[in-house]
Amino acid sequence: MSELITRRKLITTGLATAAGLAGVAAAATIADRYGFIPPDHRGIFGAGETLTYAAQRILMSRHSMAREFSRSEISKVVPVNGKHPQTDEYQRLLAGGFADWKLTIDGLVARPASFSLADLKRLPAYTQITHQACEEGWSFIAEWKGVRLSDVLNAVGIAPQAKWVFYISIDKDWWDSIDVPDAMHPQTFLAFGMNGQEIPLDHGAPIRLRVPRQLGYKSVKFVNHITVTDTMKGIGDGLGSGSPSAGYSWYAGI
Ligand SMILES: Nc1nc2c(c(=O)[nH]1)N[C@H]1C(S)=C(S)[C@@H](COP(=O)(O)O)O[C@H]1N2
Ligand SMILES: [Mo]
Repeated sequence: MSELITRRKLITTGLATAAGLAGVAAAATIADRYGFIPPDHRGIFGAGETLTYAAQRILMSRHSMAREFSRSEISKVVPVNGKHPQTDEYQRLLAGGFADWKLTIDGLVARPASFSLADLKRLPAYTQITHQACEEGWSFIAEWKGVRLSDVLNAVGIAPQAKWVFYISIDKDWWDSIDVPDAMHPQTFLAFGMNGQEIPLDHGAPIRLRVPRQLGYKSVKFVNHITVTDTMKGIGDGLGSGSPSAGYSWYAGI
């Protein structure tokens, strides 16, 4: 992993150097004016993060789509990252077929709510065949079935001042956030199906978030809590995700 961080640092530092100091200053001014500063920007490494996030937000339409693939391109081998939750609560829900499982949505919403799996499955379901890339260098293509995060957020009514959507795994081991435009993007999914089956245990049963326009670590598995905020302060170390402290940027757009 340290090799990877070094490489990432080299790339971002190189980007900042290539843009020239004037370029970085200009990007920072534009980013600041339009509020495109990612939460984990700091120092020269931060200049690269700001450039990436701001450039994506300025150059790409907010609704640019991740590529979708055909069924014949679905990967035969699908790696797994991490373990499924080991908590008693999760084991109990799993044993009960997730009948008692709930997804809680709170924070800056008009109607905080808890959705059972059955509630979620009553919303319009979509499928997408998309690529998921891990920052460690492996990737796969799978068909995901689920509901759009935007449909769920519209059901609870997000407040006008909302900026960030946090999502947290049931054992609180993995958590992350995206901005409201990414949360409302039509390909941002709460997935309950994978390759024609219920989502397998290792891939995030019963619900995982899928953000196909960002690297795999943003697609948190076993999500049971979503909270909408206008700040990142007071959540973990305030950087929007557990990833920045491990050397991975909050914004992982691809
Ligand atoms: N809860 C949880 N979500 C997680 C992880 C994890 O360990 N726990 N790993 C992340 C990483 S680094 C990647 S690349 C993808 C891997 O997804 P997969 O295990 O379905 O292949 O899940 C992400 N979401
Ligand atoms: Mo990953």
